Amino acid sequence: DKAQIGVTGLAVMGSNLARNFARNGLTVAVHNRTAARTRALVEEFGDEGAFVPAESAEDFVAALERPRRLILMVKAGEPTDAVIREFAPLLEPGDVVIDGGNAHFADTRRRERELRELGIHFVGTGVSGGEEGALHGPSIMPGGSAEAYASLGPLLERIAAKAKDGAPCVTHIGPDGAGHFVKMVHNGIEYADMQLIAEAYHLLRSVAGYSPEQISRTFRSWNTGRLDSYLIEITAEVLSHIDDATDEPFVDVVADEAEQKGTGRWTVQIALDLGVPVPGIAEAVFARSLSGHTELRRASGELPGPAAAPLGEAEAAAFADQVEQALYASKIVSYTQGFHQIRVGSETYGWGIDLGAVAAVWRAGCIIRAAFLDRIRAAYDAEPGLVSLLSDKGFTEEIGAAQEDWRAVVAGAALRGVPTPGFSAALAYYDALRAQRLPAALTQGQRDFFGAHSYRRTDREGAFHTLWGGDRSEVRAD
Ligand code: NBP
Repeated sequence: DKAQIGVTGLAVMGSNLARNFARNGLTVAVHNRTAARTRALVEEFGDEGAFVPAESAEDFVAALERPRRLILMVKAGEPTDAVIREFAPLLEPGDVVIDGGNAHFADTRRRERELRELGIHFVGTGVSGGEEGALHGPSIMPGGSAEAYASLGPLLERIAAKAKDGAPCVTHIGPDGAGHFVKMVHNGIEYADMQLIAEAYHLLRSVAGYSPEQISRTFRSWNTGRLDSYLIEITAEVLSHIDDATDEPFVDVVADEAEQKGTGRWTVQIALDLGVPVPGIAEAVFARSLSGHTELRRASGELPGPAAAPLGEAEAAAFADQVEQALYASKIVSYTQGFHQIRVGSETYGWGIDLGAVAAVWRAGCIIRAAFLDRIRAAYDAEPGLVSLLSDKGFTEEIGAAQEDWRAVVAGAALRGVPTPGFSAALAYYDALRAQRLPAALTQGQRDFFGAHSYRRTDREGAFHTLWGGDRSEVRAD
């Protein structure tokens, strides 16, 4: 029997995806550049389902039923191009090549265009959930032609994570790079979520004077409410872990220099290119970067800070409640920014992305899975053209109820010298959106003064310039 799907690239992600397909009753052709990996997979897990091992690219392609569906799970970047170059001559029009790696969406657009010329469908697919997700059910974000999705979708639905209502966490995101773009923004939001949680921890530790174990319990209780999410859950686990070697809290023996692989950085780079303000995501990327500049931190150790004692017990408990409000409000703001970026990306590239459907596929399987995503989906389902998530009536009310505590936390953090770039940037974004007038009018005046860049007026149409170096009369500039 021919295989319904093939996976090439059998490192951890590819192996787990192949096993997931096989466990769900599909016949899976498996292939890897180094054939030892293919043999190892079949030897170790062959009894989980129907695998067709192939040692050469030709055998792999021949093992697949037509139209062929083959998933590339190789290292992103040049290796992906190398594998496409290897397979393209062996394929026929109508075949579907799926890239499940973490590709940059611009590369996906190029590859889709190149393969389309050969009549081959290219489906750049975001896959989230890490190793565990790949095996037990990831959140899947495929981009590409509707025709390709018609043939591929039912197979992906079998292996995808299932939301609480039973819906598979996969949907056709849109043409060419749409899937990888949405996966990129998912990762940007993930960075922001993690940074906000880290700031909440920092405040509970430094201002409330809580121990890691107490903070772990606080997060566990938050996880039973509106903050219910995978990241809050694992945070509680990490905080309660005790290091074997030292018997100290694990969090106290880990070097405080955060690393990154790059998808969060891409989110911010692309946001700058598209002119979309995502300060919450940007602060999260910069916070990781700053933590790694140990030379900068060492050189700044003598900078003076405020003198403040930790809070008393009753005050600490009240403060912890305020931090929960600040965390939730800031989280709404980061999702507002991420969804704004997807909306603008979709408009720029003509992808027609359904934002409610994106929220729905993030409900299970992926790193940012959270109860909260049901709310976002409902907001976009009720009003698909929603300009800003914050203007959804439910979110407006919730953030309104949180805003005083949120301000108290940001102000308290500043007074006590605890950095909260995520909470602070989120609050500044919120207040900027609320403001009747922004000081951008003054910025325009400065630009016109030194560069004759012109400005628009509130009372008349057109572009104007003031003769700053002359008699300061106003002239038309259009
Ligand atoms: P890696 O990213 O470590 O890639 C290893 C695989 O790429 C091996 O199968 C290797 O073959 C193959 N490969 C390389 Br490297 N160069 C090749 C070439 N020129 N031709 C053919 N094959 C080549 O594997 P991974 O960690 O399983 O990740 C796979 C993809 O999934 C990556 O794009 C990664 O970014 C993404 N990823 C996603 C998540 C997630 O949560 N979504 C997590 C981890 C990774 P070999 O065995 O012959 O060396």
